[in-house]
Amino acid sequence: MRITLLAGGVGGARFTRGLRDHLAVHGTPDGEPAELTVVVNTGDDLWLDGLRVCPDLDTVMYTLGGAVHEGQGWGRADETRRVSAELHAYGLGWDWFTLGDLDIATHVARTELLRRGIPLGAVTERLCARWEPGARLLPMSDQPVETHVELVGGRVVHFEEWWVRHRAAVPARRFLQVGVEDAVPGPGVLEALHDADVVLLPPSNPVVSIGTILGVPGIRDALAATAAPVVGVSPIVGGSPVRGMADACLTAIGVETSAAAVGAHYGARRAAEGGEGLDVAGSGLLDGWLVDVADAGAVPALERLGLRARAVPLLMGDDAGPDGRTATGAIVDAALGLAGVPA
Ligand code: FO1
Repeated sequence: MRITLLAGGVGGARFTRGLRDHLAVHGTPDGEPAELTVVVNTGDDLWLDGLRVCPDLDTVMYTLGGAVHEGQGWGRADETRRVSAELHAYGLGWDWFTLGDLDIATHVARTELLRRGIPLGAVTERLCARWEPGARLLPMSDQPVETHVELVGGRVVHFEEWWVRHRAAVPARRFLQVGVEDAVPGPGVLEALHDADVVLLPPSNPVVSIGTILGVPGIRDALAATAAPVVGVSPIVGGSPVRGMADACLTAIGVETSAAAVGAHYGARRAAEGGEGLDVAGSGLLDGWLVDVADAGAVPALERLGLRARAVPLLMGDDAGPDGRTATGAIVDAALGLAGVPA
């Protein structure tokens, strides 16, 4: 059973890990091993101290590979920062964005392989071979597409500066995808969307993670065209982001921070019953939208939009639920259920 996900950093990585582990234990509905493919956002990527840093690719790789710093959700466990301190002593690096020593080895390896002319997708495959993530990681594009943020007042900064240095507290006027006009979907990306049995949008940031992926020419159309059901999981619970600062991003693009508004923002692939009972085609991307029980009141409105909507506990606690499965297992079953795949 082929499942393709579009993911950014921590939320997408954790959801994918939960999906992988749940299917490994409970099997897939068709009894075949699950083949997971994660199309990962590269808009957060940056050059720092001569190294190419890919925060979301690394977060997914470390999380699925069992090496992530669980408390942070990014970076390596048992990390030290001796090299960064030395770089700062030379006046290099950013004091608000620290590269750990173990993490630096990943960036050195990636930068060396890129310098040899190996495209990012093949470099990612090479790095993942060591971590055995149990999923295929595909950069959204092999060409650089950096998210820059135009702040109110006109200054433009790299996304990571806005996100980490300013904690997204400085209002953003808009997001720029620098290089997107020269970018094409990474190798395997369009096929992963076309050939999927199910496509899932995990609770990643709908603007700067999933939105950035959708901004790569060809990807949005491939998602709209796939025969696979497309089901999303709301990153907003009870009016707040589960983690991170997606609210600041949604506000910047004029979308209300609510599960219903984000579902409507992605839109329904098929509009609800048209005038004479006709199913007029929607202009959106989703067949199904999973919201938290706190937002169960939004389900009827989402259904009227043409979405199959359900409310389940979305906070992915690690404690096993009443039937011995973690909340993630229930989320996965609900998402596959909305996709029309019997659990
Ligand atoms: N986030 C921080 O809040 N502070 C940091 O110093 C920091 C360093 C860092 C280094 C490598 C990396 O891959 C990620 C890092 N992050 C840091 C997290 C990063 O901002 C987020 O993972 C994504 O950009 C958002 O999903």
